[in-house]
Amino acid sequence: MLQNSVRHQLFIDNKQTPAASGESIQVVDPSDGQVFAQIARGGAADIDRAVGAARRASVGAWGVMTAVERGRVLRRWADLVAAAGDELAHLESRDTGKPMRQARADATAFARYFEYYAGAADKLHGQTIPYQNGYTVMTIREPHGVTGHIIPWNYPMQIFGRSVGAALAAGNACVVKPAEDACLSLLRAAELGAQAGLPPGALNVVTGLGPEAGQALAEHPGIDHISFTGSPDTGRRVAQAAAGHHCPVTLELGGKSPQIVFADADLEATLPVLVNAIIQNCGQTCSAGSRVLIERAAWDQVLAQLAERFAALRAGPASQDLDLGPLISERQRQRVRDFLAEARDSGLELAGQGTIVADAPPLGFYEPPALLASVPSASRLFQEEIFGPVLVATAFDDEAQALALANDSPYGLVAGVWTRDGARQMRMARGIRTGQVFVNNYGAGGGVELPFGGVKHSGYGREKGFEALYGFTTLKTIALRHD
Ligand code: TXE
Repeated sequence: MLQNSVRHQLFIDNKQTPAASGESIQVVDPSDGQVFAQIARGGAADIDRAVGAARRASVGAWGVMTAVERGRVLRRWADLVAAAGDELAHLESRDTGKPMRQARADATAFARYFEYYAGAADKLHGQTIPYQNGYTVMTIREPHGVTGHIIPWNYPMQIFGRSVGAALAAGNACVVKPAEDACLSLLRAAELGAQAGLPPGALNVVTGLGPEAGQALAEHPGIDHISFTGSPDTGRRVAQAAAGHHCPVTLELGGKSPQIVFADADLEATLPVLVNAIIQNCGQTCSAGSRVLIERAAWDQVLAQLAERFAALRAGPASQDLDLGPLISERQRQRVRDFLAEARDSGLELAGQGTIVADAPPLGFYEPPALLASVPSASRLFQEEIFGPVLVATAFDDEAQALALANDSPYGLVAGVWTRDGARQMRMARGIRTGQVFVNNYGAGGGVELPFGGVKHSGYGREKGFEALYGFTTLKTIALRHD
């Protein structure tokens, strides 16, 4: 079992193993800014070792295992993760600063991903195709082989669960590079995977820095598919590296998701969801509802009620389980502060703001949630992903303007539409250019069963749901002549 004080090692071939460099990276608790553990600084040599282990598994014990058996391994892993839910939640809460309530919800979703993909493993099949007389033509879904998974720090358990769960169910062997800021829950989960019956090499975790271990993974010619979640710039770098060996890539690159509130919406139901969608995980959610577009007829009422709710929000240490924890790092807090300074400099109205509790450790990375009003669409605050607890509000006059504002973004991940008008619900849902649209509800980070991914700068390919399994397989067509 992992202890917080130990130096955590890499996990290759079902064994803990040191990095070739012998170096380590400090792990900081965002709630108090103190170092509490070390992770191994893996690099190209370790990635090479992990890819070798995965390749042996993909043509060996894991590759020959029947789909139903693979599903059973995943199911046992789901049970072990569920049983260790509290331990995993504590690890991730300390590592990332997320309140325990959120960490527990993430641990539950983590187990649920394995449960979902366990059930799907033996239901992934091809088709037969009517062709010329004397032929039988069939398609078979085959695993890519060795898949690489580059995981961000905001939801390590959930993103590992959705990506590795689907890849393993489809029969791939995996090499995972977690974010340097958040590895601990995943190292523990890998141990549980071995306990559940994953053969050596089926799952390998190499911790390290993005430009070292991450880049080495994307470039490695032994990787047959890469799944990446993170920033658009790093995503581009990963795709370019993967293109060097014609390796397919799935990219999930975040968003600037609009929540569109019409005057006829049920505000009682709408308001708490609007607030939660931006403060959940301190705004560090790819699908955070970070722009609220409000029909002018309801502007005063909605803005006043949002401001009131923001004023009541409190940020503090993860262990206190408040509305918000700290941001992940000093760097991320500075990023948020830079955006807020720009808002001040350009005279934007701070319509509402929460507080940091008085006993929050002074070296923690706290930032109170902020509501900015009447933000013009040309502003960087309207256009760019802040990845912090900052909600920008903008008014619209009619449906056409609402749609134009919603689509006026380089991103296209998720949108929320709040209205009682059924025809308008559908017109908006069809008109918005995003990968997901929620009507009279909003799923920030949720929905194991729901295909998820973006258009435009939010990336391409789909994770979650059954759809993800198609991305983790390649389709072979077999034409058999028998006349
Ligand atoms: O992301 P990076 P960062 C966005 C969010 C945030 C910004 C910066 O707006 O403020 O990105 O965060 C690995 N080759 N999102 O710098 O760099 C890295 O080690 C291969 C949105 O943390 O994209 C980590 O494992 N890999 C997002 C992962 O990429 C590399 C979640 C993500 O880091 C690499 C996180 C390289 N050259 C940030 N460089 C979402 N979509 O939810 C870094 N990495």
